[in-house]
Amino acid sequence: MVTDTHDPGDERGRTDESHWWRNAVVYQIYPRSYADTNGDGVGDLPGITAHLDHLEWLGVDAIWCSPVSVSPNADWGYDVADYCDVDPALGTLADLDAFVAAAATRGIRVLLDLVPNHTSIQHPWFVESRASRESAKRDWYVWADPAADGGPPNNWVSTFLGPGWELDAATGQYFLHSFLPEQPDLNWWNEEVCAEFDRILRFWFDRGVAGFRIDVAHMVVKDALLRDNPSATERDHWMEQLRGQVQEFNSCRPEVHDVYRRWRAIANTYDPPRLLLGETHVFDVDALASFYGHDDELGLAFNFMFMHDEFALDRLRATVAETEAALVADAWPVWTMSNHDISRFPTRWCNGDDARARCALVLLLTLRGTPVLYYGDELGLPDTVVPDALLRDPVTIAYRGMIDRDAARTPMPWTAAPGGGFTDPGVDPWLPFGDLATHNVADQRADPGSTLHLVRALLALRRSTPDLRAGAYADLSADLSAEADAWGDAWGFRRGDHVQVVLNVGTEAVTVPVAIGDGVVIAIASDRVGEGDTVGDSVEVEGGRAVVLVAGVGPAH
Ligand code: TEU
Ligand code: CA
Repeated sequence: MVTDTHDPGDERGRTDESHWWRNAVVYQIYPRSYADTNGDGVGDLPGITAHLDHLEWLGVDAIWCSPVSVSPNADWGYDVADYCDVDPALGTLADLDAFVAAAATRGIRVLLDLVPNHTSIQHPWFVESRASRESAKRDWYVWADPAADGGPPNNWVSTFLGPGWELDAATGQYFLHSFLPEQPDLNWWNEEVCAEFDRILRFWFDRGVAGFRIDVAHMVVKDALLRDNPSATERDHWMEQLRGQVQEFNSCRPEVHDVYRRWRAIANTYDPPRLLLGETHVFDVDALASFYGHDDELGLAFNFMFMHDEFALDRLRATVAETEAALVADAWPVWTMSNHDISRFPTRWCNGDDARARCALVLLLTLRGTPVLYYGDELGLPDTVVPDALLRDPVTIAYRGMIDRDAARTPMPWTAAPGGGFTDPGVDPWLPFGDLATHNVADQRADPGSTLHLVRALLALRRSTPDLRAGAYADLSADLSAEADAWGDAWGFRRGDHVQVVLNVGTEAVTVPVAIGDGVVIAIASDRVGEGDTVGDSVEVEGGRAVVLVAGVGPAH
């Protein structure tokens, strides 16, 4: 959807078609929950195609689809049984081609979700691999002899907690599964595995797929010696403390960068180049930065430090500052607040407060970098409380109360009518609806003051304002220490020379300096009040509001 692709650029790197993702807004769709066109209560690819008008109207540039591959659904598509075909519950390869083509006519690119770290236990590759120690595909997976005491080969545990190894009694060896036992890890030391994924990349790139979100991108290569991980300490991330170990030898290995240099070389042979967007589930900013290489590895790497922060401005400002400092030339930040693995941000960060959710959306869509919206974010959609009896996610079931992924995976609310516009009235959706009356597309589309219209206006402002796409980020509330107390619970930052953003998540109004010259107007306000008003050398922002100021527009200019 990007109309004006000319950007002043930024000392941080090119933003033209060779790096189109730096100009883009990405929108994640969980296919099972977007729209059902055949009345089985499960979203499908024709359902996404049928709602492209919504995404074109909204103004997104690319869609990341969670897996559509053939899967027994032990982990709802993240256990793949065929990388080059579509799961019948979601449609056919022809449906996917139709979706990609229909999106392209709207200027929207499609990314698929690639799961290279592991396959389904039912993938023919694994069936062959486990058949015998002499199988031609034995070494496609991570097999190891029992330890001297007969137990697992080392101390690695599953990311989902519990053991990381499963004994295959028939062949007397353990196989590694970094996630569920139904998800055996592939062996990325094996050149045949590497060559097979080169083929898989080309299979989809040749069909016009614009790139991949790469599942568990930081873990695909493991230490060849299978060394024990060190214990976690109270200084480590809570997830590592929960697992009792730091994933030193089964994540972020030096050789993982060979994989992405190899894939980027393939991606760059296409015009435009294909995007590699990594799920780099790391909590160290230098580790995150390393996945960009020298603009020869991932094009974008998800920032989970931001996502797992609480919505406290000092925390978020610090994470943004650290990221801006670490992602130097040729690395480009990506920001997101929600996905299919975590509570939705309006609940997790904003406790269901719509005004705070709108402030968070202003932040997401005005930081320097590529924003990724999760389906429903455009409505400020909160979590859905899913009763135990209706849970579908094995991780949510196993760790109820600690991890709740189903709450963020419920059907997209298109209308308030029975079936929610997601499926036929009277059909039970695969996960229950939330409160259709309080958040749905139709009602918000009809209300110019809705969150949906706010998001659309922000995306339009990004498209029309080069400084919002590529302008440098400068934190004002830290710089203007003379007025530091003026900032209170507000965060102010400049983008380039012509844009200033002020968020006030406190309760008291603040009056802060305007730092972008004259002729300044309020281009967007989170509550839409005062838009178009000119401002002088200071601006008052009430608590629970955010404003985007643009210079060189108002009468003073
Ligand atoms: O997630 C990897 C991952 O680390 C997260 O699963 C997270 O640690 C977990 O959800 C607990 O919060 C990717 C996919 O996004 C996830 O849906 C899959 O279940 C997982 O990989 C295995 O493929
Ligand atoms: Ca369906």
